[in-house]
Amino acid sequence: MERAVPTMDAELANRLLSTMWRIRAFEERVAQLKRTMQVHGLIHLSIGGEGVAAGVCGQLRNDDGVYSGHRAHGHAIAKGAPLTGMMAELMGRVDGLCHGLGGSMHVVDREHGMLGATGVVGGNLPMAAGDALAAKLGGTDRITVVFFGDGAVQAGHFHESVNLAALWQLPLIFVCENNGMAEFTSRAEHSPVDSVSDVVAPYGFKRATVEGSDVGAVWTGFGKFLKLARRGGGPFLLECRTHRRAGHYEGDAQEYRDELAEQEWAQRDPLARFQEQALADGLIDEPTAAEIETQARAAVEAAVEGARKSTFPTAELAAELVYAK
Ligand SMILES: Cc1ncc(C[n+]2csc(CCOP(=O)(O)OP(=O)(O)O)c2C)c(N)n1
Repeated sequence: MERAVPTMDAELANRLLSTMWRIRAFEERVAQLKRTMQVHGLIHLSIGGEGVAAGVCGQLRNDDGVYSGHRAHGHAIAKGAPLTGMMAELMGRVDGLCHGLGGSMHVVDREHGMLGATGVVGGNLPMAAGDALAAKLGGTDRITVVFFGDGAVQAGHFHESVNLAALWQLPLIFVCENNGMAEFTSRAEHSPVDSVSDVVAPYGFKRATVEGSDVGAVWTGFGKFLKLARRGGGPFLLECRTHRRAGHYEGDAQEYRDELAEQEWAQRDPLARFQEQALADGLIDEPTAAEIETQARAAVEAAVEGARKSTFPTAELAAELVYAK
């Protein structure tokens, strides 16, 4: 596992902490709203994985493309998607980012380069390869990032996408959030290869494994690949070892949990870990840290209020937007 020494300063620490708090506050509120049936559809939270979203998306430009999967909230928020548009989308309102017709697993925000999310595990991989091919053929220096879990690696389209990306040297960074679980099945039960970065070894491109609950390690590991990708390199694969602290979906009884492992992971929570480190390093002080959390929760509350003011989409709008003319 690569040990990273991030070049962290007060401004960056503040920014990363703010992003992680926005994601955490958003998802905790979504969980509450789901319990009272105010958000609709299946909800997959990324609590415990915020370090990956913040460390990766915080370095991207608006014109860089991000593709996500079923656990997409953090990636969208870190890429700049507005909280009210996100919340309205999950609440099924017409002012949502996709007019309330997509929901949690299909958030798109083209303005900020959040180009797609999908409930089809691994279905984002060929789309991301296509986007990277378009960037390359267009002669631009924009790059594409695709987030996926370790479960997606067993899908055929993962291998097809990796193969073409390597063959055509696409400006594509594969970011695997390896939380060791695919739904309720541990990685050891569905693959003989522990590390996802080893799966792509035969293709010969650069790959690395970092501690995903250490936002600094993610920042540094991803930053190295991003620099090379901007200069025309690629593809790359960054495996982030992480943990989902919530159930697979909201409502999951989580009977597969190991209490001791949970306690260990609680201590490695990316937000608490980074906040404590930033305080210890003097990059941030207690009142600032508290203010960052307060502001994030207030922004989420404003998003809920904003979403509530919006109406539900009409059947006519759904028909108009679903069918191509
Ligand atoms: C093509 C396809 N097969 C199966 C499923 C059912 N399914 C939903 S999530 C999931 C596990 C995904 O695991 P992973 O990719 O590791 O992501 P994580 O949930 O751990 O974030 C499965 C099998 C699906 N949505 N799509």
